[in-house]
Amino acid sequence: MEQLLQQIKAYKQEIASANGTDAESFRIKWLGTKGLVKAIMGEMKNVAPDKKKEAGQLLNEFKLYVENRYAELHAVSENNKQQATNDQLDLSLPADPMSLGSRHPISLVRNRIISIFQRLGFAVAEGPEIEDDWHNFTALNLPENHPARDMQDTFYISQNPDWLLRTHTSSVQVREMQKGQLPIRIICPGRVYRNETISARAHCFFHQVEGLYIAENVSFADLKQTLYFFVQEMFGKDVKVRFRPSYFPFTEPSAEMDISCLICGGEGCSVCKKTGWVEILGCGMVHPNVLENCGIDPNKYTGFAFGMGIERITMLKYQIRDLRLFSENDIRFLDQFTGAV
Ligand code: 2NM
Repeated sequence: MEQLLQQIKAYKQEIASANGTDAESFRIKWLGTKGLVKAIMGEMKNVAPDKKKEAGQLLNEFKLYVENRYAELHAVSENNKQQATNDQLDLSLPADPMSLGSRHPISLVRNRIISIFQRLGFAVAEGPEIEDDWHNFTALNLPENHPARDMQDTFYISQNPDWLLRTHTSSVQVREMQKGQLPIRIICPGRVYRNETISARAHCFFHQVEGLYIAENVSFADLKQTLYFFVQEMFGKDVKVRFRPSYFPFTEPSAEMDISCLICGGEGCSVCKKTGWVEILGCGMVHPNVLENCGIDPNKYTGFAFGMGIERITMLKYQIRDLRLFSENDIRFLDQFTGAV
């Protein structure tokens, strides 16, 4: 027992002064299968029976001491390893460059159209993309058997034959007219859906801006001047416009507006199909039936409306030849609009 006490005391001294020892060699020397802790534990057999309990406690306490010391050395050595890795990092290296995103060209052009009309006092109105038949067709003077209602053009919601994806943003204007707060001077930008085969010229969804102005004594002259101002702000002072008579169920009279071709300046090219003119929008005086359907007295109020496709305006402005580029999210295409306005 006396010898055991002496030995443990000597070991503890040795261990206490073992600073800087490699943790693994410490473990092998003291705690390994042929280590000193195991060896001294073996001395139990030489202890007198009445001292065995005391010796056992002593040895267990010693083993715990060695284990704690090992944990300490291990922690120090792990910390040193981490420090060595950190020393290899060059914190003065420049970071990877972070590229700036850009607005989508459709958003750029939509924002421009909005800001031009806002300067003329038009407010922005928005509405649901899932519409009912009445707001999308009936209110707009489209008779029950009009071809535009055909399954081939319109996406219907399978759960309810009365629901569909709006085919134009006129349905938003119907909702505004129903509110009955006159005069109305709004533009409605938004996504619309038509069941078309996808090609360079057609897609199953695209974007529109429609405009509506209803007050007393609104005339076709007001419509022409408003659109003329828009075109000059959008495409520049040199662009020429012309109106051609047309037909829409929701306007009477109706017209389509062309601008002189921006690509060839009117000489004739593939974009204007050698005519020198390109169509950019449809317009007209709101049909009295539409006003009446929406609760507005057509004897007191008149109004004009127009609608244009944002894709078409964007293609002309940036000379883009394939509509599909707008929805493919190809970074090589989108990157070209960084910093554009
Ligand atoms: C167009 C062309 C002509 C139009 C009509 C209306 C409404 F709601 F007032 F009846 N909104 N938009 C309209 C008129 C749209 O797009 C080519």
